[in-house]
Amino acid sequence: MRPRVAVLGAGPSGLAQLRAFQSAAQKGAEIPEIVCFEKQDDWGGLWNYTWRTGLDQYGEPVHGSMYRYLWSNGPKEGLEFADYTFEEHFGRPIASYPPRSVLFDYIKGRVEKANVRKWIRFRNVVRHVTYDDGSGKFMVTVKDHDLDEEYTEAFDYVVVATGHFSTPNVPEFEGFDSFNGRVLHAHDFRDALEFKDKNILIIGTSYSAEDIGSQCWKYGCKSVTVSHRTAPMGFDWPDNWKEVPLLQKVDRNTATFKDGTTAEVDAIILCTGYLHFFPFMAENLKLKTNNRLYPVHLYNGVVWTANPKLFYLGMQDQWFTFNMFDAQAWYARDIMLGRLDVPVSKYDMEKDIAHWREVEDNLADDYGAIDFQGEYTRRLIDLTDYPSFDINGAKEAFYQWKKHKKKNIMTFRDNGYKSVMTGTMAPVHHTLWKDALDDSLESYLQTEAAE
Ligand code: FAD
Ligand code: NA7
Repeated sequence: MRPRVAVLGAGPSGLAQLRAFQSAAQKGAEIPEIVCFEKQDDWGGLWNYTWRTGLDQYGEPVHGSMYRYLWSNGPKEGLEFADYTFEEHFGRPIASYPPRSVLFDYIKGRVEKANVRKWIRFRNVVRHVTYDDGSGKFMVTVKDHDLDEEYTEAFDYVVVATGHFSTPNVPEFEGFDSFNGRVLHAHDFRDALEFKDKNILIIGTSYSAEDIGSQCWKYGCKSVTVSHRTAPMGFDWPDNWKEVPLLQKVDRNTATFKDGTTAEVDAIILCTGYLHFFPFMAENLKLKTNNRLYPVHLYNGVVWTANPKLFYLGMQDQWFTFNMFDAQAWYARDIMLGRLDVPVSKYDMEKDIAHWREVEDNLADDYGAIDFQGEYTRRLIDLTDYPSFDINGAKEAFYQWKKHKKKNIMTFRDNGYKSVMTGTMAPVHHTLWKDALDDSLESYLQTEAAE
């Protein structure tokens, strides 16, 4: 009997797993039967934009956290696939910070070429995964919304690739229940134009805070106040921005902060991060972690130490994304194909994890974190036939990006970087990011600004 592999989710991580197997098959390997379960109508994960918030048409929680006008928040040169370059996909070099639709197109291009869509069951939501010691198989229970039926199938391996930026972490602050305006989490943010001419309060200081604030600024909000729990972001913000200590309470439209200062606000956007949330995994298979570079119980960041036939992809906090997911997927594939071993002893795997977590805990700054994740990606790539690439060059693109952000947070996306895959320097985009209100693929791919 051919072994069976269940891949949960057809976002960039799950698609990396499909491509990894297809690539082995292309080179003549016998591969297992692959079944990928995807709850949405299409592939691409978060990059598959939806206007929906809350529950979808089937009553399932909406996965999407992306919003209109989202442009890549890091240079594309840091995430490029080593086996499918931007130049191959678009037929020419493109600028370094593509909008969501452009990256979605790129993600799709590789898997269309690989012809792996046939392995995916869309509108199939994974409900429950258990492991049966007797048969040595995973039992995967799935709801098929086309048939409106639930079914269970047995698998030899399970790859969890359901992402971790989808279930919002939603703290409450005093007075929210009587606030005279909208309170929402970043997960439900869709269109910055909703906040045109409004005074917005943002809680949090990471990517969502920075980018949603920037979107609202770009599309004409009146002011942005960003409240921090630990430290301000410290960028040189436009004049109508300010950074304040943590919110203490709101009273109608008045927000009071820890230092006693106040601000009048019309809307509050909680950019307070996400939960790693796997309600469908049995307790003994469930990853429980905060958002960090080296989560617990995953050997080499991928293999579930208590049952090495279970893998989690993309569960790290992310500097590197698509090519790191590839490195993980190729590594998981080679374990499933019997090409690579993991230590027999769980103790040895946990010891290795503890070592890397300690290294992570002692990283000095973001530059150290980029280096850490780059080297992690390199270690995995060195174990498989994933095309090796210049990781130092990718790290360098991230370092430059950090410097460009520090220099001017509203112009960093106007810079270009060199592809570590092709060596080509990205062209400058035809319009400055702050003036480019049309984020469509067509507009981005034009070589000159529209009249
Ligand atoms: P996801 O993209 O989340 O895909 C997971 C898939 O699993 C989804 O298709 C989902 O429908 C499916 N799924 C979930 N639960 C189930 C279930 N029970 N049954 C079946 N299917 C299920 N990264 C960058 O590199 N650059 C950026 O600019 C960038 N911007 C971002 C902006 C936002 C707002 C967010 C939230 C993230 C951003 N990211 C960015 C990071 C993002 O996490 C990765 O780019 C990437 O999408 C992660 O891929 P993934 O496959 O691991 O997860
Ligand atoms: P992150 O990067 O996990 O950041 C979460 C932020 O939320 C961070 O600044 C936290 O502050 C803050 N936070 C969390 N809980 C609270 C409470 N209770 N009060 C105040 N502040 C809080 O999530 P993002 O959404 O920004 O980014 C996730 C991904 O989306 C990322 O990969 C991007 O590409 C897009 P802290 O510093 O811990 O005090």
